[in-house]
Amino acid sequence: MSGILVNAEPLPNIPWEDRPPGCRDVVWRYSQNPVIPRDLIPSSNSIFNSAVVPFEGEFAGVFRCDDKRRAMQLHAGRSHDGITWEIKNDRIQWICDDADVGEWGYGYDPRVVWINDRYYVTWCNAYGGWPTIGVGYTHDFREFHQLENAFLPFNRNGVLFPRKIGEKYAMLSRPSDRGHTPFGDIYYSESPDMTHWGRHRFVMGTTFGWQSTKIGAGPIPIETTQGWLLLYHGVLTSCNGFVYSMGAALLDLHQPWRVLFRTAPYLMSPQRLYECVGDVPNVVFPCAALLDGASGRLAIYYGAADTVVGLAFTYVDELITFVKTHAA
Ligand code: BMA
Repeated sequence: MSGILVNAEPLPNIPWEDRPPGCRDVVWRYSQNPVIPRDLIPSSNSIFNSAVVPFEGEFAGVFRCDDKRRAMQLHAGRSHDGITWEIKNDRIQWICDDADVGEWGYGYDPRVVWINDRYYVTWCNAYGGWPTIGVGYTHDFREFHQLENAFLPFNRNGVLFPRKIGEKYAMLSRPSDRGHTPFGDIYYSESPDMTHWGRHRFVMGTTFGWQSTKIGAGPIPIETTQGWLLLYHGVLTSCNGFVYSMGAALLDLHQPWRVLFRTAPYLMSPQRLYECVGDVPNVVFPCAALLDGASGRLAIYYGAADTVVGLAFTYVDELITFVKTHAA
């Protein structure tokens, strides 16, 4: 195992491509991007901001598929190699004990994480029409169970930690408003049972430039000897609208609301055509990452221009050095 990682399984078959010759960036894109086209399934207008995990020696995930009515839906998918995906044409039908909570409105920007004995899913969920953090789980990516929403509206970007911290489940989230939210900071909350969330703590807010309007947690945090490595998105308001870029931070292992380092420069901003042109131009929005614990290779899945899914790569050790040496 890479010396810096904690609790990381070897995952030699993750998608990977070496840094291209001449590239000086700490994170580089897959040459065959986008990996998921907008029309992979007949029902989709677009497929982006999606979450993948290792599953039965291969890969599975929950995908944001906006349908051709432009309703935001969650679909399950499987892949042998993490690159070529089979996504169900029909949305996930959540099984829920409570009719109010389970009444489906919309779902978007899912995250998936293995904790103890199952895969938990969090997403931006409509409760009475307003966005909050939905929580559910699956064992097999066929049957999905929905639990209580984590918070009152309005909230987005609910991201679970991959293990309990101080004997509590832990989640990052981004309180928001009813619309496109011109503000937003990352908070930490904990729960004894995945139902009741409290002890909310401020983690970090906006700073400058690419992360001056709002920020939100991205993929599941990665445990390292140097702290929790968090990839996140940051938003700048340009005269042409929002611009979504990706950065990283290191959070204290025991008190993750304490920020040790965060990047001043972005790791990746919308620059390729498929990131700059689409249903919402100028968006890179990371929601998942696959880690090979043996080598420290990291494959990051991100939504591009709210239309397709792209892949980018880095080494965790190099990324941590970058975060420490380019701190805000
Ligand atoms: C955010 C979310 C994301 C989306 C982004 C850019 O508020 O809705 O799903 O990628 O805006 O449109």
